[in-house]
Amino acid sequence: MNKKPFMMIVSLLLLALVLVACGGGETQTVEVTREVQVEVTRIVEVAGEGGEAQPVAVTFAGGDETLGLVQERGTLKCGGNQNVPGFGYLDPDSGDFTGFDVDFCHAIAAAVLGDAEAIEVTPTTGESRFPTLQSGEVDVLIRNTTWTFSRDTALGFDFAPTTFFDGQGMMVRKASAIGSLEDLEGGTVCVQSGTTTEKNLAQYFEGIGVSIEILVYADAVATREAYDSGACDGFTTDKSGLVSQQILLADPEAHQILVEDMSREPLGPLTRHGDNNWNDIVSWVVYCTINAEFLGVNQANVDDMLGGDDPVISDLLGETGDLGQNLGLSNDWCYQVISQVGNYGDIYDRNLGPDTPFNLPRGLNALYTDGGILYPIPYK
Ligand SMILES: N[C@@H](CCC(=O)N[C@@H](CS)C(=O)NCC(=O)O)C(=O)O
Repeated sequence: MNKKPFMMIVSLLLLALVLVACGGGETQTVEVTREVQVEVTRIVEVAGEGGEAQPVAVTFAGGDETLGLVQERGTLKCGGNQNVPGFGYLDPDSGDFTGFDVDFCHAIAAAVLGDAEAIEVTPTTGESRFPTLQSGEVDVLIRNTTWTFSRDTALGFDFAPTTFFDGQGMMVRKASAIGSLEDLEGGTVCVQSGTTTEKNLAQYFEGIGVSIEILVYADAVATREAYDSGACDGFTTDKSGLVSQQILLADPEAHQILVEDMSREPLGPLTRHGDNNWNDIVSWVVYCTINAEFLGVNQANVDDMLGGDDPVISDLLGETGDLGQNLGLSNDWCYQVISQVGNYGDIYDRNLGPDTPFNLPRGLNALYTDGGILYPIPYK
């Protein structure tokens, strides 16, 4: 066989890799239709195109591989966030991680280990989160991660139910003349690498025929600081992320989030593909919190609910039936979740509700009976 063509292909591949990897600060121009041009300046070196982790083959032999590892270790390892107050935040004073996503990590630990405090959180960026889960460094990733087709398939993950239905938004200065996305014509937008929001941005503005310059940063801090220092007219990420980052700006009141949604961002936990039982556990922890809210069982009243007449609640709390064994857990696993961490509404209110700096309306994240789209899958 003539080896020359093969050698040529290898050289071309190497060249392509070098071009992608040497992203430090140069400007790539992306040609788009209707004579709109979107300039993308990569401020930092990123792992690959769009910052996504590369597809890997993940092979786990046993269906209960992760559950066994977690139980043996006695600690649940969650990939998380440290820079997103309300969702995943490392408190510099206490050294504790807090937030909506962190509470779901506590909830899984309560279900699996009977101890909500038995967690270890590894903070990740948009780019590091997928390799961190792929490599087995963490058992589950719970960090405002959007459920997408390619993450579910090519990257080798399985998503659990969405815990927060969101959309991509745009923050701008109130003092600017920008009142809608179209007003950004000729302006500059800051975005974080390795995110859906980075990918959506050029596509969205191409779609509406508006020219913008995009500045890409490695993490939430760098993106926020760039916007705050005036490097960009707009700052884009999930609306939940914008609400969170707004309180960290020098003058939060000087900024507003435009009403338009640029995308759908269903955020939730994910596990490695191939460990079905582990994904079932993570999924049913989420459903446990939604079922509990639907049935009126919360952290404050769960002990009073024990010994009650409602057979559905008795099953949920593990007083009757033997459903827990189907997950390889104790029968009262959902009781542990509710009593130690709370139902969905408890978790939402504690981190994002009226008594927090965010006061985020439930919106889509209300129960379907309250106008949202949270639906309690039957625990039967
Ligand atoms: N939901 C989007 C965006 C998630 C994301 O990474 N958001 C940023 C901006 S709020 C973040 O969490 N950054 C935290 C960090 O870099 O420390 C995705 O899954 O790609």
